[in-house]
Amino acid sequence: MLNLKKLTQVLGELEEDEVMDLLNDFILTNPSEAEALEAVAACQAGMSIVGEQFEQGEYFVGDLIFAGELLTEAMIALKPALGSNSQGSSGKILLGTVHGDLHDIGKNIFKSMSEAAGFEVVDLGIDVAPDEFVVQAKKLNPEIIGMSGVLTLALDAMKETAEALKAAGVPSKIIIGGNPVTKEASEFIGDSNCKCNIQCS
Ligand code: B12
Repeated sequence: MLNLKKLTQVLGELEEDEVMDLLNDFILTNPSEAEALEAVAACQAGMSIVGEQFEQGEYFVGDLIFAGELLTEAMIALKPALGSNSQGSSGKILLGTVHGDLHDIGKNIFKSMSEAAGFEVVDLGIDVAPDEFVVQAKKLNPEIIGMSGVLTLALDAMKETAEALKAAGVPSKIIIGGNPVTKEASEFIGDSNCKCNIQCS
């Protein structure tokens, strides 16, 4: 059985070999999707430790970059347990990290989870301008538009993007996610359809 606390700890300590050994052994046990999601949450808790260490001046930007690469590697290892056979059958999601924000680890996790749930996901990448969301939404006509952002400043970009989509008459449901996304943030962004972060912090 995967030791989730240990996984969080070694990810927070950026011990790449230990993280990957734990995950590779775990995948060999053919875990269920629910167990794999627990592993994702444990990795995410490890990233919170990295963030705290950065705030306290113990880690530097280079450590953040390394943490990002490590989490991406961890998610690739977990992907087989998060997979799905029914891709696209639940609908289409247009996804991107909003303008000014270059963080994409959370977005990529959300993408993997959505694909596992049977959605087709069109990923616009990072630093996506409001106009680009509008152009692609008109072209692809997705049921859902997902905006991701981790910086506090991303909330302004989400608001701007939601307003641009509304002004252009795009009918898709908008969902938002990322660390600064709270119920209050959803209200600030101004769309009662906005759902808070899947962790609902
Ligand atoms: C890794 C990291 C980086 C990496 C990013 C690598 C990458 N490819 O993404 C790098 C090194 C590039 C980076 C850069 C910077 N970073 Co940084 N970074 C982090 C760190 C450590 C982890 C972020 C992360 O990936 N978390 C893990 C993921 C899984 O969590 P998540 O994004 O919240 O996603 C989950 C949910 O929110 C949700 N979700 C996410 N998106 C979506 C979308 C939808 C639609 C839904 C429904 C759900 C959903 O699902 C995910 C899974 O549960 C955080 C610290 C922290 N504790 O968060 C700082 C942090 C976000 N960074 C910070 C800062 C300051 C910066 C820099 C300005 C540093 C600098 N001086 O240059 C730059 C900014 C560059 C820019 N313009 O964006 C600050 C932000 C402060 C703030 N309040 O705005 C933080 C909080 C660190 C800190 N404590 O100071 N960073």
